[in-house]
Amino acid sequence: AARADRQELPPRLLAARAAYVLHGNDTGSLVTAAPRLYPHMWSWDAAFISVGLAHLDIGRAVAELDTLLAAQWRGGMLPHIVFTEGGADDYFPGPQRWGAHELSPDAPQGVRTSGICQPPAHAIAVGRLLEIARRGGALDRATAEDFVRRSWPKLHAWHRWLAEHRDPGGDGLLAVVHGWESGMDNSPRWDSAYAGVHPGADLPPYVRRDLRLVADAGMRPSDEEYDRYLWLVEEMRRVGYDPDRVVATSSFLVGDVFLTAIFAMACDVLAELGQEFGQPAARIAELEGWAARARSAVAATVDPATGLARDRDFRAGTWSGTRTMAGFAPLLCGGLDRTAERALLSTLDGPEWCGNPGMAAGLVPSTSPADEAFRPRQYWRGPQWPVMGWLFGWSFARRGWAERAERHRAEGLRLCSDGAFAEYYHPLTGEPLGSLDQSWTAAVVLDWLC
Ligand code: 9WN
Repeated sequence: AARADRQELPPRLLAARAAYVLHGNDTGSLVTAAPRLYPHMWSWDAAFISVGLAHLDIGRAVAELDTLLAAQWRGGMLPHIVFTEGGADDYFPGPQRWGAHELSPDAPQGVRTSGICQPPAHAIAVGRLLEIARRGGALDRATAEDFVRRSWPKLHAWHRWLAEHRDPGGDGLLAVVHGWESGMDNSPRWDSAYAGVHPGADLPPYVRRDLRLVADAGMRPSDEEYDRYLWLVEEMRRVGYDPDRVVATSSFLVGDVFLTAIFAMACDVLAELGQEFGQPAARIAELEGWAARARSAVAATVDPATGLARDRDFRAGTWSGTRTMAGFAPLLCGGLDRTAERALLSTLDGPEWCGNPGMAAGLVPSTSPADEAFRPRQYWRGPQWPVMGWLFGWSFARRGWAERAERHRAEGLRLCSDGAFAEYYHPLTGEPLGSLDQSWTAAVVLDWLC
């Protein structure tokens, strides 16, 4: 049960607060991921944020994704950060440290970005945005439908970039070259791969900004982790962010099972939108092919001993063994046989996960409380992330599991009913952690409530 000293806002007030947070973080052309810790646009945040914005103003939701798409790289990559004008020094690493525009001919003109990507949740957001718009008036519908037509080729190019440049094993398991690309930066999923990253003595010095902006530095990754994060950036700079040279040279190359599951679902949604909006049959067929490959690649990672999906360290040739939420990737995109799927669902409901009797809300924690890597206050090492609860619920609804989807919504709202819109929550006490007024948390709460 939730802690007795937590305040619980009634739904209407909670929705009003969520709208206020999105409005407060809006610079006009983009909603920053969070007010102080993340004063720029993040790629997958923008996807979830646009779903929240769609409940307030379809035009504004579309503008959010247009801002991101305007920063698309020449080859199709959507960059993980789009920097706000002038805000060069308020986040580290900022545009100078990335040097993407100085070093790569593929970087977009007129806007500064990082040089890596994040999970492709965008088509999922576009599909949801269209659904929401269709509940509204003719103008909302027309705005959303026009956007689907305009954005479809760009999203297709983004998916093609992933399929062409990030499938080093050739079997559909998409790889990340940095933990930041997974969006789950310091998850224990990456610990063994990061152990193989050795920062050179020539790593240029730097000063972190994040530690000053959270109540407790222990909620954030360690300095040793940051050295490795920055070393990988250094490696990419040295090959000018050329996508294939990055994959060939990065000392971190891991098949990310969760990102691959998101890709499979996003390809499905984009293919369906393509059918409806008369896009070229050959391109739709490509998307269907990528979805099928990704789905079977996800299923093929399953550990026979635990039933959980695993990441693949391409450099070391090993599987990751920790119990993180990524283990449930096959439940999101499908692909398992019935027996394996049933078993994985009961693991999800069991005491090591959502059914843990000590948890304040039954949302999937980032790391299992039963795993030795579990740290309940530290970022992706234990806390519950409301936005991930939304993604699980959305996927479950799509798979036809309405009751499970509804349970995720109810538990997500329970966690977020304090109105803090925290980046993540302590799974055992429900304490808000990380940044407060985090945009994607506000966005998913709005979608849950409206
Ligand atoms: C690095 C913005 C982003 C999220 C990620 C989350 C965190 C950045 C950071 O914040 O990452 O990209 O500085 O820690 O891990 O998922 O997109 O909210």
